[in-house]
Amino acid sequence: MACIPSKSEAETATNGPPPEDVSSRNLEDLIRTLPTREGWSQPMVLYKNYWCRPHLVGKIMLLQDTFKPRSDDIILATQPKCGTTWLKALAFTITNRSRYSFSDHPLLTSNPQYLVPFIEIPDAGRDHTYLETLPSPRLLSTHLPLSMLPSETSSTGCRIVYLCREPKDAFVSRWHFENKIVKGSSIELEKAFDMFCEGFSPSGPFWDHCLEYWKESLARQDEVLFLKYEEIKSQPEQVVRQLAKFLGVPLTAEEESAGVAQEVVKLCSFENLTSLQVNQTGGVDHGNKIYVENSVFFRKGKVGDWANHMSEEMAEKLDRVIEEKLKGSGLSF
Ligand code: PAP
Repeated sequence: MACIPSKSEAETATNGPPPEDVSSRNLEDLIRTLPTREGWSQPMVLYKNYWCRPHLVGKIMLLQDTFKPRSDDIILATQPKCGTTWLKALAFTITNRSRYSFSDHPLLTSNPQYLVPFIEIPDAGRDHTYLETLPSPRLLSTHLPLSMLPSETSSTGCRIVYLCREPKDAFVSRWHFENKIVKGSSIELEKAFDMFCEGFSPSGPFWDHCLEYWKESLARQDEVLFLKYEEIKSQPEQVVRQLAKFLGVPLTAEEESAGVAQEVVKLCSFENLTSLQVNQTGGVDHGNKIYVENSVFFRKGKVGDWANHMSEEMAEKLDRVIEEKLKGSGLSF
């Protein structure tokens, strides 16, 4: 733990500077005023009430200034480790199914993560202007909470698909990922668990992130679809149909009889994607000691793996925290 600023500094910092200050203010100075905490593989800062790695702050601010949502944009929103890779594969396949055949498909040669760019980190080496060069309709993704998306995202009516995951599984996946991608990182499970329960995790607090999108999905049902990883696991074909309909490209009767929903599920399955060479080799250097291998997005792909890592007491504790935080929202896991 380090660098706790004075109350007024912290208030300005956690809410971010007013927009007019963004270009004039030195980013490094701003980051120095943010509450900072150590414990994960790298120190994190509290920016607009969410924890993130410091280098992301500038990218988020840039996004506010440069990202121009379009009414036909589709944004796939997730917290890390909640099934982003899977959702990207599914949404990409569904929305591009008239362009690509299943036997000669981009997913056979590209990691799903790189077929759908993150708006806050478009791709290693690319900057935000790249997003403006993409033709409509754009398929985009983000790990940002709803409150950090540019406000026009709501007013333009672009569609958002939010995918969340049972928190114990999301935590275990995060812990494995963290120790894998950052060189030299070896965080004890118990320590990571305590931090997660306190709301201190990358993109956390976990529950606030879910709740923001949950509430928006209730208020704007035609524009925000809220999904759970576990429901894709249990009824993948149903979710494919639901997604296709929500994204404005429902499956036709001919596609139903040709088994398109089943083909999409098979192409995007954990088993198929992990069998492909592109997802077994290579990776991207993100700097800051972070090297992301293509294979790191695939570990077990199971529901309930938390039981192989967490004690009953830990599980009960996190269940209690989540229940308390989600109380009255109608959202549960
Ligand atoms: P990100 O946060 O870095 O974007 P994300 O895809 O959200 O990664 O999370 C990875 C998790 O999704 C892994 O879960 P696990 O650690 O519990 O195994 C990964 O295995 C799982 N995953 C990736 N692709 C699939 C898939 N096609 N089907 C099911 N689960 C998948």
